[in-house]
Amino acid sequence: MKYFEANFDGLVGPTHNYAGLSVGNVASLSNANNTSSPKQAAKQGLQKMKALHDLGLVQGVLAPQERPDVYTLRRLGFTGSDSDVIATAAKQAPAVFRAVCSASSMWTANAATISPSADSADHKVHFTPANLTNKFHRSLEPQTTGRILQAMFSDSKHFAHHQHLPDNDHFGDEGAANHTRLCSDYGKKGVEMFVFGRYAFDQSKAAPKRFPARHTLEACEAVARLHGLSDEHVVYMQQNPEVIDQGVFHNDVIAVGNQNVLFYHQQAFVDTQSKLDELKRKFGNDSELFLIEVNDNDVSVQEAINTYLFNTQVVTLANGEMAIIAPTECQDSPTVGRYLAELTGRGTPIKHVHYYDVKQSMRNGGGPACLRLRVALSEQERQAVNPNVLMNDTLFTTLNSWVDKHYRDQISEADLADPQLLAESRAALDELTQILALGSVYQFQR
Ligand code: SUG
Repeated sequence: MKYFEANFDGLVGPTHNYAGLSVGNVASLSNANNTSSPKQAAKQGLQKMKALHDLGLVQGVLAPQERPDVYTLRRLGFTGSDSDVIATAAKQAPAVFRAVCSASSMWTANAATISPSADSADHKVHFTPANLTNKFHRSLEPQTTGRILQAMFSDSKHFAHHQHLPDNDHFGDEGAANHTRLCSDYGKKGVEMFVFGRYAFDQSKAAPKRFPARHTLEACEAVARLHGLSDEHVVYMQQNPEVIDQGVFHNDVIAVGNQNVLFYHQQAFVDTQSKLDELKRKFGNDSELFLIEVNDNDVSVQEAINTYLFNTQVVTLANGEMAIIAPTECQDSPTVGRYLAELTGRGTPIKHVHYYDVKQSMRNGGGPACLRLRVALSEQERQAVNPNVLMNDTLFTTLNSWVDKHYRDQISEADLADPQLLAESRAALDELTQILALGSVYQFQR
């Protein structure tokens, strides 16, 4: 049976804006209040999806969420018509209002953690939406994410869906951004590497001092249990608190893996050597494991954060060679551009680099890898996926026209309070659920 990895990218939502909501995410704070372009953002994302499809990969689309989230504003005591709720909240609680307008569900690496059927005890593909408790604007995502994932992967013969973990910082879960699966082949049992920022129930352990550690060990352990993973195929690694304090708010800002390759910065983890030894032992001898460590002399942590060198996608092409999908910021940096060019000639499986412009997302701290959720599937499982969410030439054209029809060219902070923006977003999402055949996944449709 043929197995492969599919990428499901977040379609950028109609309210994409820069609100400076993510403390610890340097780009989000430094671009606060800049004018955004939802139309350009959505098109940059679609372009990357189409490019990966054209490279021969299976590429899917994950729908955005309804914003402003007036249901949350109502829970917070704002009343009247939807327009009243928006107007009053924007005036009386502008910071809360900005948070409920965020299009942050576009970063689908944070949508959920997925374990493929080769790893789980019941041989199903398991999905657990991330609770994203650490940031208020992101904590509004998991319920709708769960509904969208169920509408895409609905066949219970192949797919098992779990509720997101309890909404509390002790179980802070940021999903696949802190999860990497290494394997000799997508269909073989792999090692699932769960990366956490802190121990929730043991305050004596090291933790960052300046910026929050969003993800806990206890959340990782819960997801591994829910997915029926065996201890012999799981490794828990702690992120180096010092790099979190420099702005590495998710592990995918400092490490990325694919099949038998782990590409990471020397400062990424705590206890690096013993953890990598555990990883090697659990990975086994089926194929060579390539541990590509980037040291400070080659690329500093700061340069990695500025360029998103590790927020790249390492993908396996049809001929078995791997390619790195990188943001143009990497190409623009002489150090990182040179590093990547050299990497392709070093005898590792990585042979190609492709650059894409995802600047609208980068300005909020989201690179190519943040925009995608990986799901390793067998051919049989792929056939059970809702076919309308899979990218092809027709869907690419349809979604570009849909963006042209519904999205604004620009959004500034003041535009968020325009009640018309909610009406436009609902009209867009209503049409999208038909294009993607998702059913009534949004609250306004229920
Ligand atoms: O959670 N930014 C997102 C970026 C997520 C990137 N994802 C991964 N690394 N996988 C976040 O910090 C900023 C929104 C704003 O400031 O308007 C934001 O939510």
